[in-house]
Amino acid sequence: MSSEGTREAKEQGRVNLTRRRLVQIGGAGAGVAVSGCLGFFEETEEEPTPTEEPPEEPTEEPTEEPPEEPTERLAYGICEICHHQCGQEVVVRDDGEQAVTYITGVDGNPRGSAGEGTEGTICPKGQTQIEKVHDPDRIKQPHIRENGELREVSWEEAFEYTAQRLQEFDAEYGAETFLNAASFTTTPVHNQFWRNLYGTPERIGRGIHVCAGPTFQAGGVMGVGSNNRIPDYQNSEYIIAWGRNMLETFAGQFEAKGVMTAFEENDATLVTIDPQHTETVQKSDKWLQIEPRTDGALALAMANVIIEEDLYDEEFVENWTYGFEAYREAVEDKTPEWAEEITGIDAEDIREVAIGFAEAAPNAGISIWTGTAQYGNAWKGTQNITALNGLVGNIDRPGGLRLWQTAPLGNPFEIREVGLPNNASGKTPALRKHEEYEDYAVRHTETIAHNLVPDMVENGHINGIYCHYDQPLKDGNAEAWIEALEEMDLVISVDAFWSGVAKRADIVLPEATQLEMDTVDNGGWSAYSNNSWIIGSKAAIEPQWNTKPGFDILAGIAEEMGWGEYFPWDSEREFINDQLSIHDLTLDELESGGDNYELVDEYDYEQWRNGDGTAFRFDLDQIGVLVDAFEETGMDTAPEWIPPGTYGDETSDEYPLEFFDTRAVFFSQGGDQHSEQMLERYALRHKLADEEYRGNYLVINPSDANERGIETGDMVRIESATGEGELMAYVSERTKPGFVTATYGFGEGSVQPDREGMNTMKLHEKQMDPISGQPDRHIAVDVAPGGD
Ligand SMILES: Nc1nc2c(c(=O)[nH]1)N[C@H]1C(S)=C(S)[C@@H](COP(=O)(O)OP(=O)(O)OC[C@H]3O[C@@H](n4cnc5c(=O)[nH]c(N)nc54)[C@H](O)[C@@H]3O)O[C@H]1N2
Ligand SMILES: Nc1nc2c(c(=O)[nH]1)N[C@H]1C(S)=C(S)[C@@H](COP(=O)(O)OP(=O)(O)OC[C@H]3O[C@@H](n4cnc5c(=O)[nH]c(N)nc54)[C@H](O)[C@@H]3O)O[C@H]1N2
Ligand code: SF4
Ligand SMILES: [Mo]
Repeated sequence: MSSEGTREAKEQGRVNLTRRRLVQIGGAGAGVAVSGCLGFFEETEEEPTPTEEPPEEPTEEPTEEPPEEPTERLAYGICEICHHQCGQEVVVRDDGEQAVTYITGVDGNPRGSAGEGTEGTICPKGQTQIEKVHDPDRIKQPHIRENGELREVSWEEAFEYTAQRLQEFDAEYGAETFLNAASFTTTPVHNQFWRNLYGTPERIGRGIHVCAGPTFQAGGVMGVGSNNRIPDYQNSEYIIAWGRNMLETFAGQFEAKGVMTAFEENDATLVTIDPQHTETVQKSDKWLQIEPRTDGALALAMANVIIEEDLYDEEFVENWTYGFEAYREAVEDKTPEWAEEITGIDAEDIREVAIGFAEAAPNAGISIWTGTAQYGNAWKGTQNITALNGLVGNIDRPGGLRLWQTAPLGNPFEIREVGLPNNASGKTPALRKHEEYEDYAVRHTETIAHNLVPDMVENGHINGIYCHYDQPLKDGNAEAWIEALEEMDLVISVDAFWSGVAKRADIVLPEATQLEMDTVDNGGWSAYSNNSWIIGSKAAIEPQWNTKPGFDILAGIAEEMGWGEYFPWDSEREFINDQLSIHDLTLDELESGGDNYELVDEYDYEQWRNGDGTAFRFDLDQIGVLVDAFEETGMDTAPEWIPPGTYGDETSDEYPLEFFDTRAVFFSQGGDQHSEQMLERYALRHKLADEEYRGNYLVINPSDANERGIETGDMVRIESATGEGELMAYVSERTKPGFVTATYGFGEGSVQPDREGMNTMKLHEKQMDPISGQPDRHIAVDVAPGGD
């Protein structure tokens, strides 16, 4: 079940990585350049010349009369397409109207380069930032719904109307039944507005709620931090991509570059554990093509080998961990032969990887994120995988996992002595307040669960939503969420595109996009293993059409609500300068000297030495909230094997195939499907560009396809016990027999809700991990020819 011999492809990948390519692909208007930053894709193989070269030197801004000729100037950005803050160098043409004409990376940028002295790039989806700025499909004007129709209004009217509706809502239903939904906040005053001032305790976001609940929760309580998913790549000798595709689905390009650095400098081994063939598999030394949802069994068997062979870090386990005996007992009989039956992976391969990993440790790291988190039995699976790190003692050691630190920013509310109230205090979120949710163990660990929101709306416990840069319709339980939006009394959408939520909203407030506003950010993980860092950018161009930055939107509503005193800043720039003041910096200064980032504090490895002596927990019997949640769901507190189907779907004669969601390098969730360029490249990659269809593809193994008379390019119907949809088939060995996958973020859960492609969560209802409430996106389905 494993495949060797991918090393040659890997060598190829290394060569590709070091070459900067700028590929001009049919730029409309602004001349869109796409840099194939990793060079893994056929379409980027040639070396075309950009038609619009960036200027050698930034041209000075005009000081007096506007010039006859258009001038170009250099500006900076922070890429927020996937929100991972790769630095951007931007060329702006000013000729009466401003246009962003060119975008590239910032050398040495912590997230967009391989570190000091290395080239910064922008990945394919990051390049859509140019298209996004000038995309005529953006929302150009505020709208409010009147007599069922959305009508354009001025900002003044929009602010007044929003404030009036919020006040009426509070009087009628209570602000505690309003849901603040923001997976990504473009404004640092978001929570202050909704929690402190409006007084809603309900906030749903990415992270635990829809991204990888078990990964974050288990990492946090076991001792590797909730950033456990990003190892210290560049110092690593052995990397396991466990249900991860970080060469294509990276959290900042430095992830892929870090793996490449580890290949080049440390001759590192890369092992990928994935049921599906991916770009990361392509570059791996070894691929364990695991049966989905059986990761927990594989991890226990690896621990069994490591303990049997005496390859674990006894000093670390003895002096710095808690609960090892329970772990040892749990893995005692979990031999590789036991796991082979469950995972479909040869026992010998399990031994080889366990030994290779343990021998390379502590310079060995496991990266996990969504692949091992988005299923019903994922919590224990994640705990079992995470336990391997404690066993080999790779925590916060070079090349292992890193306890990444984030640079602090000043709190402008404190700096200006704004006496913010906390109007949410004392209000209990619905999940914990009402008996309707007593059967959901997640209430012990979280205050809301994505899949339960529609029930809460039906029960009258949630009656309105503010949805900011967030697309809940794609995250799970889609049909019920769509109905819930219809049912809510007040839906406010702050979006850049006419998404599925914006189209259904009562109030639509168009936000300016990243290059049109001032921003500051502080990351965690990066290409600098020993430094925290900050990054900033001033608006490269004016807000397009009649859009506004998020800060101005909330400050505008606040003014109308009578909360002006809590917003003493004249502009977001002032607010940001307060944030930066603790570093003796201003936004102007941050954006100078040839880049727009600053390395801040240095920090050491082995930070757990500064703690209370417990660096890591194998057994979680001391974590009260989890003990309660585990008890209700019948789980142990120590690592153990929980089979698939215990909490999620099981395949059956009626629904014999297992579906799961996946990603592509061209799209960030459902956020950049508006980009014709990306849709085209996605189609090209599947060799389906000749078809008119520009939606997502259902990947199905030839054996399953033949049985059903399905060929590549056919439209197919996919059906689960609770929903159905249509999309185009792509028949490929990329997935195992019995499993079908599709890229998510199309259809109603995207920026182009009326175009081709399927919202995969139409197949989904309430399946979730019972502990974190994370939607379980492994669904029993069947597929049949059909559709147009
Ligand atoms: N291009 C791109 N990059 C992104 C994003 C994006 O949308 N697009 N999103 C960003 C965000 S928010 C996140 S959370 C990260 C996610 O980063 P990743 O977790 O690396 O995301 P995926 O590419 O979905 O990779 C998950 C892999 O898990 C596999 N998998 C599915 N089921 C199982 C299973 O049961 N067991 C195992 N072992 N593997 C399984 C899938 O086949 C898939 O290849 O990516 C970030 N980067
Ligand atoms: N089916 C399925 N769903 C998933 C996942 C999965 O694997 N499968 N993965 C989950 C994960 S890992 C994550 S992190 C979440 C992320 O989920 P989200 O952060 O909700 O991601 P997007 O789908 O990109 O939602 C972006 C929304 O913001 C809007 N938008 C785009 N640009 C701008 C802008 O500049 N300003 C404003 N205001 N709005 C903008 C878009 O129109 C869209 O409505 O998704 C989760 N959902
Ligand atoms: S990885 Fe790509 S999309 Fe994400 S922030 Fe970096 S350049 Fe932007
Ligand atoms: Mo995510």
